[in-house]
Amino acid sequence: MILDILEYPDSRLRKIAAPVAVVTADIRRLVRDMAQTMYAAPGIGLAATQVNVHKRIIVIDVSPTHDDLKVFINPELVFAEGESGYEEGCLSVPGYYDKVRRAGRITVRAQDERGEPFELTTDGMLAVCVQHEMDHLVGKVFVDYLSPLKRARLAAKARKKQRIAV
Ligand code: GNR
Ligand code: NI
Repeated sequence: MILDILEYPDSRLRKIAAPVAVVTADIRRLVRDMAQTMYAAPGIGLAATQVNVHKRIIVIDVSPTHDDLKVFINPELVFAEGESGYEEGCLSVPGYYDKVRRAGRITVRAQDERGEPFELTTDGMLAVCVQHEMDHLVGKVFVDYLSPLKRARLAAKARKKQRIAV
């Protein structure tokens, strides 16, 4: 099932996600729906926050062939070093792209869709995407890193778009 994606500046994007206590069949169904929603969008990642579910769940697939789904339940950054700057976009901020500075190399600890713990050390686009998605889980959107001027312009544009939509 394809889920609706919240769009900035929706205040529900600011909610803090709660940890998943047990990876149940319901959670696995949600993970499947999130993956389907991400691929359909299309996007390379999706956080549960973006579909208005405030649980610590992320799906990512940065492969060009869209056949390498990575599921992170209760992700925690255990290590970060270096710097990277990628042009980022967000399914919750359609049509806007800008460069964001983040750690270049990270180690993330999480559980997979079976509840099995794992650790992943990575860099490049995947490291950027993990950080972008983990931000969503604490109510942060990549545009929060922009200069106040850029953010003000974007907020004005988003409000205008919302006015037209209703
Ligand atoms: O599809 C997405 N592309 C992207 C590009 C650069 C950096 C991060 C991302 S994540 C984004 C999907 C999304 O909004 N995830 O929250
Ligand atoms: Ni995003």
